[in-house]
Amino acid sequence: MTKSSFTQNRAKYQPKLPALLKKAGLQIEAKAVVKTTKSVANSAEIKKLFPHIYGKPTLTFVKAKKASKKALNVGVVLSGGQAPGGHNVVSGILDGIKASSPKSNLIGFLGGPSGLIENKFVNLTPAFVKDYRNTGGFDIIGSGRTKLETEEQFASALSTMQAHKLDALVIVGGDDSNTNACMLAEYIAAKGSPINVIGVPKTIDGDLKNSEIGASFGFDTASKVYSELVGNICRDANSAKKYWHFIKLMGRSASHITLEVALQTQPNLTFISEEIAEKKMTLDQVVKTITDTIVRRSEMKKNFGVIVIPEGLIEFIPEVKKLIAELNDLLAGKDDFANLGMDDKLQFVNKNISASSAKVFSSLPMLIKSQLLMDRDPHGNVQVSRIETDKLLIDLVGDALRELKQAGKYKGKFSALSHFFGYEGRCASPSNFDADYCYGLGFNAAALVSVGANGYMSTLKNLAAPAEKWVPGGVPLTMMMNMEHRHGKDKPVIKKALVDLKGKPFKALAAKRNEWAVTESYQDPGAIQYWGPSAVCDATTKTLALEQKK
Ligand code: FBP
Repeated sequence: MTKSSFTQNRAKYQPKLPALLKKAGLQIEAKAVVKTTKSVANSAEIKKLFPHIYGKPTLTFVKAKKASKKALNVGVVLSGGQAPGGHNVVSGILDGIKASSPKSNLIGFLGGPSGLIENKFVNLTPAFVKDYRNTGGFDIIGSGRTKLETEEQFASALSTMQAHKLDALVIVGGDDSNTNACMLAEYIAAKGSPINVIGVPKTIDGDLKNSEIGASFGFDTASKVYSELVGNICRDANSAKKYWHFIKLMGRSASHITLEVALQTQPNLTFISEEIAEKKMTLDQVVKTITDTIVRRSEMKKNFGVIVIPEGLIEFIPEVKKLIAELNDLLAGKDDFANLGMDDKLQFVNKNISASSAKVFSSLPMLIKSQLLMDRDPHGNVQVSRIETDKLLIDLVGDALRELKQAGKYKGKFSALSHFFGYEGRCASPSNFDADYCYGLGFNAAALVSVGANGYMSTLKNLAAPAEKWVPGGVPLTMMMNMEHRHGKDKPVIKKALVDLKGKPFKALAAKRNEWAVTESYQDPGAIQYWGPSAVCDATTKTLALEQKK
């Protein structure tokens, strides 16, 4: 990519490191915090599946008594969906290993885990990395969603790492990619190889977090981009006063992005998938919630409004969830299904799913049916970003309002527009938070490599405080694992963090949403600021601030 004057100036930003890493560089020693750990669930099964890396201590660092100048050979893979800050993880690793010894080397595997299997790589020298500092995107080495599963894949990955004489591999990814990291760490340890595998928590979805990980990188920037866009739409809605805007926001399963954007912009209606699942709401009830608000506002002569909808909503409606689970099991391994014509596909599905799911399936418009039958990703996930839930809801709400009008219960005018904000935010230039966090996570990953940690995730704790006060360390990947049903089988995977309905961010929304439904309490957070007062430029998300508030 060519350099805009923005990227040239932004390249000069020096990310802030936690005080210990800034002062000591890689002259550090590991210190156990909790001596033995357990997986978050299914501990007996996880222990059996990961005998060589299970139960390790959580780690932090202290300044080393004796200086070491070890040259480190490290490989890096960017995996899964793009997230702002990936390039800073790479620059953090590079600066970290170079701080240990100028003879250290970093190589980047191209196109995600497949680059590792096929040994496609590039040398990430300081000159090469220079132009990518503080930029968005993963274009430095690309990304991919290959799932590491077979013995041949693991064997090829190990032989690539051995050929490059790597001390360690850093896998930057979300829950599925870090599941890959955990499997690979176990495989390598079982083979008696000293190569270490370190994970870095990435995903705009914000669902890779737990007691040890405050946030996944990219969530801060992406949700700020969407908040700016939704804030602009709120202002447009309130200016024109003639449209209902249905806005679908990215986030495959969890609704963290939608919740954060709602707290930032205060729209009229916000759906949180986790609440829909807990209340066991049907699709009809979701539609009724929307029509009730539209009717109420029309009685106040307000035929306009803004509704935010999480990308994964459809998967959380219990009847649709059951349907999708049946479809996933039915279609697992049926590679020839994609070649069938639509009529044959429908016939096959209707014949092989339960009567209740067949009823739900037949009630959906053809567009949604065909979107539900599209290929799963390599990890078995439905590609919800391609399901047009926003348009489905507009259709169903339009039908319901027509019926209400005929019955004399609605006199308003319904003119709706749909939007989907997802890809717009994934490669944005990282906010100061993400620029600092990612650089720190990368530098900290190098620190974990230098102490010989295997099967760990790079962590920085205390994220609501200024970057200097973040606490570097590592958490065993097995600690985050549980068993889940994927591709028709129970498999070990990293547990996703869904929105906690008892948590402070959701409660903050719940306390205000009735008021926001009938007023125009819209808030316009504006664009991400890269230069200016720290209170604006370094501000984190409302989610993190509320979650970490003592
Ligand atoms: P990761 O979990 O890999 O970070 O990906 C997140 C995400 O952006 C989801 O929000 C979205 O549903 C999905 O990726 C889209 O995937 P793709 O890039 O394959 O279209």
